[in-house]
Amino acid sequence: MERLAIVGLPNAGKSSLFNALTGGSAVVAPHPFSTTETIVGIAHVPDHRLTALAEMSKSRKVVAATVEFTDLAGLVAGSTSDGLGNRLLAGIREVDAVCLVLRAFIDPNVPGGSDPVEDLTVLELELVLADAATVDNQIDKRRRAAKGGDRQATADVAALEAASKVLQSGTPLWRSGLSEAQRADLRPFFLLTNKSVLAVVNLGEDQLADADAVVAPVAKELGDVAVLGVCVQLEAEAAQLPEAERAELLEGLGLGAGALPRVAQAAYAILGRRTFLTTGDKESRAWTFRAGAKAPECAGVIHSDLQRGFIRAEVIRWDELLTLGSWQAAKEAGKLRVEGKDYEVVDGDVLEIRFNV
Ligand SMILES: Nc1nc2c(ncn2[C@@H]2O[C@H](COP(=O)(O)OP(=O)(O)OP(=O)(O)O)[C@@H](O)[C@H]2O)c(=O)[nH]1
Ligand SMILES: [Mg+2]
Repeated sequence: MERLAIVGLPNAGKSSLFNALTGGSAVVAPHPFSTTETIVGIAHVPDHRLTALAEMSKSRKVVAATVEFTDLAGLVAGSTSDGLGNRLLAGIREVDAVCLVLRAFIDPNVPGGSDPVEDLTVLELELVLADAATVDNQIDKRRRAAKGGDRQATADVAALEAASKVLQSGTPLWRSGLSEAQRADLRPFFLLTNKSVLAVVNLGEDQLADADAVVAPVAKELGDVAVLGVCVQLEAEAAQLPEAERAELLEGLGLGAGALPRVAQAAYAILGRRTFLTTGDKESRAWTFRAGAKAPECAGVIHSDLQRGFIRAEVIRWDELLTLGSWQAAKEAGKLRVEGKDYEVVDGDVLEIRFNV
């Protein structure tokens, strides 16, 4: 499963966010480095298409797509130079994407700053320095291989040189303007800033009223990167409550369904994942597949037997099915497409797999 690492300065609210998203019980404490061990948790990704289909089918069970988060120790300037720091960077290296937590809340009882742009600067610089060191190290190796006539190595050197230039100027690769192709060439080097990224600005309750003003400077810095303002502490408290009380609390504060659904959705989106759906009276479910996957591979996401014995898929877009009112109605109206092994599944398709093993 693909995974995001929660990265931020000590006391930024990383573990609080992790717990709120995953229902986890990571240690939360008002002193830095309360997290030392990496913890993994699973967050559900709310999907209005799934909700609507489950209602249509009167499904007894509804299963959302999921995304994994890891809670890590706080990152500080100079992290690359000590043991805890190196373990932390290794923890970031092995995930697919990064969720930055930038602190804006002010609380004299919780040491740390409250300027999210400053947090961003410190974090990015640390990650950039680590990447610059990796790139330096790799460039020499790949140059030697290129001299030996290795064509892949020649391409690697070009990609690494472009990365080096960006990193030397202090810019992380995620907002470097390097092309998709260049970033893909760099993937084998597991650079920390060559991942997808999203940022959560951790707001105090008193900042909710002018959240936009607090978030805007961060958004300006980060350009195309998704930036979400979240009062993490409040959301974490709400997440502990039974559903009805939670809704009441969040709506009472004018927060709608709260910010956690948006964080999970943004995380899912930056991982580049796609969703197909299945629906029936027993269960409606959102399944995750990679862009470009064909019908048998998607069938295999449900069960390996369905891939092995794949015959065909019956397919309809979720909104078309919803308009028709039921799978049976869609069938009678002749609206179910019959697709074979070469069909590339599209985000939002509802599938029924015919198979024989
Ligand atoms: N006032 C206020 N306190 C918060 C907020 N979010 C988190 N905190 C508090 O800040 C402290 C640190 O929160 P954690 O979630 O442990 O932070 P962390 O980033 O995991 O910290 P380390 O693991 O030590 O790096 C805790 O006492 C939280 O209750 C917030 O929005 N407002
Ligand atoms: Mg923590």
